[in-house]
Amino acid sequence: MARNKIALVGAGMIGGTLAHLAAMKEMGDVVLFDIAEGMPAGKALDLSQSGPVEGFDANLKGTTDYADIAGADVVIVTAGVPRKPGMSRDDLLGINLKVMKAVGEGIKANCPDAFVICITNPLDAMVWALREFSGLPHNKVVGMAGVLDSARFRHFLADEFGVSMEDVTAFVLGGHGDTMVPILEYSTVAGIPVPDLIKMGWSTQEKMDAIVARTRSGGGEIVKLLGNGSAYYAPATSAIQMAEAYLKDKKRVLPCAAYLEGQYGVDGLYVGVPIVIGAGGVERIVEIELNDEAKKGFQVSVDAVEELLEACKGLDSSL
Ligand code: TXD
Repeated sequence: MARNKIALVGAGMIGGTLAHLAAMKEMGDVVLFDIAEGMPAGKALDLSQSGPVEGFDANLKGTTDYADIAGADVVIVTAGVPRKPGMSRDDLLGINLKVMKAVGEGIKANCPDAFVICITNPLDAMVWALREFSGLPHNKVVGMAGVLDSARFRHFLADEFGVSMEDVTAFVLGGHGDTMVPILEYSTVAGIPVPDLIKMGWSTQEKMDAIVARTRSGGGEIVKLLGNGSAYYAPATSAIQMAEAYLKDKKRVLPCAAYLEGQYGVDGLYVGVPIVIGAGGVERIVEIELNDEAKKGFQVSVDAVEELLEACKGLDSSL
């Protein structure tokens, strides 16, 4: 059986890390596409030369030609401009919308059967635009944000509780970052919900509130520390988890930006919700009953996404 093919559109910090992880995990052959001449080929060559040491078999190729992504099973899109200190995600809108147009057309022409994961910010708007420009079915185009946001949340919770990160699950809904809606009732340590852990004296509501606030601004905290660019290790690993769920038909339940058609009372938008990812792409949207507070938070996310889409439509008349 031929190897899977994974195309990475954008070979920057996240793209390079994605290539490294995909090769190390032997997920398939990897194509790194970028508009920057030489750079993707250089990264592909460097990564290939780590193969004999690591013992992986994967062909890695760098390219500036969309024809090379032909037949890809998975496409992960990071193309665009990352956030700089002081720049909001929404400032990126105009620049990255144009990038999504080029990438969407490249995917449409070369690998219309792929499962596409968008990472480019502002995420919830860019995944919608990429779907529009590519014309792929909605169940084959998703956005990565929730896995990262919940990983950040899980890391902070594990630290607070002094337990393994493996035993902490977190449940987040809504948009990426600032408008994410963590649901503490469904966030657990080995199945014990966080509110019960508070009752058991493991922590306090105040500490949980502080962790939620830190998670919301988790991306910004890293942008400030790095001074140049944004997070890339955890974002890459999060997207790889989604790609593996598709390629291995794992039916993982993961929070992702998915296209809603009536679920959660939302129609025609990409918003972060738990979904089942398997060989069929988005196989199911998990719709849970929300309490009033979560409903309110979720609505703030939905409003923010709607506002961004309106701005996108104003910038590109084909949308
Ligand atoms: O949770 C999330 N979704 C995110 C999103 C978490 C962290 C970062 N997030 C966003 O991912 C970030 O705001 C950016 O929009 C993307 C990619 O971040 P990365 O750190 O990898 O950015 P880089 O290193 O600048 O890489 C972007 C590459 C760069 O090499 C450009 O030359 C290339 O994109 N680029 C393009 N490639 C192909 N086609 C076009 N048109 C293009 N324009 C730029």
